[in-house]
Amino acid sequence: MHQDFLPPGIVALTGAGISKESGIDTFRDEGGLWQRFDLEEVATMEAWHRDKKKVLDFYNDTRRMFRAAHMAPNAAHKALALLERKYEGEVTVITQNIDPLHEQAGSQRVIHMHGRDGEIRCMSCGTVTESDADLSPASVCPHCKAVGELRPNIVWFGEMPMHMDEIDAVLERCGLFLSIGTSGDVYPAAGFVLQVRRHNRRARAVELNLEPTGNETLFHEHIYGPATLTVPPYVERVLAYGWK
Ligand code: BV8
Repeated sequence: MHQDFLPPGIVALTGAGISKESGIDTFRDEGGLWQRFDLEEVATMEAWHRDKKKVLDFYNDTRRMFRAAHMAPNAAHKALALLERKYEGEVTVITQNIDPLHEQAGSQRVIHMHGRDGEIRCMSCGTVTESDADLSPASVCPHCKAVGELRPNIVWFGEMPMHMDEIDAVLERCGLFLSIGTSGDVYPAAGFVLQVRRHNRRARAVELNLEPTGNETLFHEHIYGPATLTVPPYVERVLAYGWK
């Protein structure tokens, strides 16, 4: 089918706020992770080279927080999975989160641009493996046997986000851009809304967040409140009436 006849794509960019009601900490809210830890000390390549144990202990602990939260997808995750099932065109979730809640809610097209919890990567051979085990400077790569080269398979500050080519292609086909539960502080994710609007002047951009993020002028519509109360009715509205 020629591109012009395909219905416009829908993209949902999600951040830590969509998982907050599933019991997972955000980063920049009161009590959030970056309020309690200095990201320069635990989420950069320099930190890794400076003190591997400190970085690995931080991620061992945050992973335990995920599991302790008995996390389960909430109504917002489930609404996006419903949108993907019911909308006639393409629906893609681009998430900055490393948790698996979108997949557990039933979303099929999910791009983890900052990596995923439960995956580790060897800095020596590059192999990515599934693993929930704690990492330490003594950990041995199951593939090349290098010692102390295993890290979480996530994107630190200063590193290239993952799947950027696929993201660029998805943004080009986007007619409705939803920004859900993200402060819009972190780039390049925070710039995607502009990328969509530059490519498609008729694209609509909607921000669904607990509170204003300071990026209001980039969006046509703003829906404030907890994601479990805002996302399901918005999805129902789009499925019933579209979004023009
Ligand atoms: C890059 C790791 C180049 C995984 C994360 C110097 C050198 C190099 C780069 C830079 C530099 N200076 C600045 C940069 C760019 C930098 C950046 O943006 N820094 C910021 C701090 C200024 N970006 C990078 O370094 C990125 N790489 O630029 O490489 C490049 C660029 C383009 C192309 C090629 C190469 C890499 C960024 C990734 C860093 N890794 N995480 C992990 O530990 O989880 S980022 C981290 O922040 C998480 O991934 C998180 O998802 C992300 C964004 O945060 P949010 O998800 O938005 O969470 P936050 O707490 O901030 O906000 C939550 C929101 O939810 C709030 O607004 C709140 O109101 C709302 N909320 C709360 N409760 C609810 C709710 N909403 C709805 N319902 C609720 N119930």
